[in-house]
Amino acid sequence: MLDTSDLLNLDSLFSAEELNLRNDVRAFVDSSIRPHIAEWYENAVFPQEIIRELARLGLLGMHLKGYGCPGRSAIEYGLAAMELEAGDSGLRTFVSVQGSLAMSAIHKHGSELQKNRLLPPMAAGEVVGCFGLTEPTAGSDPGGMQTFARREGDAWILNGSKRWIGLASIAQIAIIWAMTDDGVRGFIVPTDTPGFNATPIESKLSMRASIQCDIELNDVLLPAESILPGARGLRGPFECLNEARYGIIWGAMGAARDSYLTVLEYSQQRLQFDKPLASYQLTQEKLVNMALEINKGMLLALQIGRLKESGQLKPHQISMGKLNNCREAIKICRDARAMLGGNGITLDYAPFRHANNLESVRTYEGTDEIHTLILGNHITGIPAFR
Ligand code: TGC
Repeated sequence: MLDTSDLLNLDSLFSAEELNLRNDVRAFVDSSIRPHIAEWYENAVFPQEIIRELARLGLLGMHLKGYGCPGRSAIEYGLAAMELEAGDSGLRTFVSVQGSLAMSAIHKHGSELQKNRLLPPMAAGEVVGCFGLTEPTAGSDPGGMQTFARREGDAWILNGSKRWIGLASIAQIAIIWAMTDDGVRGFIVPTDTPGFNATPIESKLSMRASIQCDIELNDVLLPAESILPGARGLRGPFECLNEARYGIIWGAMGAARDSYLTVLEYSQQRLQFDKPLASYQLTQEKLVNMALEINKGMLLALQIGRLKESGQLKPHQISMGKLNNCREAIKICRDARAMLGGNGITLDYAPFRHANNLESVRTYEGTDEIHTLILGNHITGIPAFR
């Protein structure tokens, strides 16, 4: 099928190396994700066997340098996120939680010992990590966390609970953010430590090919060297969220593009009243609006990526990208679902699955409302969070 999602020859804005990486990930998604994703989604299965394949492709901690990490560019990281999310948001989420959250926390804030010990096996997919910030009663306002780490001699003792934590039930280590007498600090918690329990959240209508958990921490005893020495205050986790939010800016456009291409092909083949759906003006208007938003979203992602590569990227710019691209992507996927008619409500077609997944994507790593207020604060100088 002709790919008319690139109306502006955006491909000409990428280097050969960037396009090669994108094409490799696209081929992987076509061969290893597309044939199985409907079944995984229906049966709520996260296919753990793909972890090593993602590692072999160099996608785990891909934008991190040193310590066995691939050291790819911000644009390459974005393109990989986009291709993975064209397959399924849940599988892109695996790469984000492992690389952008858990590995980034260690890379940014860990000691040399922690980095040397954990980052190489995490890049190889031998050790899976998760990132525990959100709590049952502290989502948009992580400063309201109840989890507390108490210092006792040479040890730390953690008590509390976390919610919506990706991968926690299959992870070997958890980055747990906790309040201390000295403000918010981060801890590396081996998940087999007594008192650590992760339970997958079931009955999800979104992100079904992915794992999100509740975590309970009951008198979890850790040695002093478990703390991340470089993270003090909420800035520590927020710097990691920036990385994951950046990947979402690109990823959401992958789900949107996949929905657009699905419905474009369908509308060219499906006949109603003796003509292809694509020959009707109302259908063409919807297709054009989708293509416009995909091209605008790609330009936004690319500019934000170039700012990241030159070290100039600011948090409000990440909010602009996440807010816009999630908002537009979910509209595109929902419109595509409607254009598929009754067929669109089955797992035979991707748009409804993508739209459902994007309900999570627009919610985690900062809701639409939070990113609106971060931008409102930037524009007016007045924080309206409280
Ligand atoms: P505020 O007082 O504004 O800031 C505290 C400190 O953090 C700094 N900061 C940032 N630094 C880097 N990047 C950012 N994006 C930053 N945002 C804030 C800030 O400068 C300050 O530093 P310092 O040195 O002066 O102390 O804190 P606030 O809480 O009042 O901020 C308000 C707000 C709304 C921006 C913030 O709370 C926010 O972003 N809320 C949304 C939280 C969120 O995205 N939660 C979702 C987490 S996802 C999750 O936990 C599950 S992991 C995913 C998975 O497992 O699948």
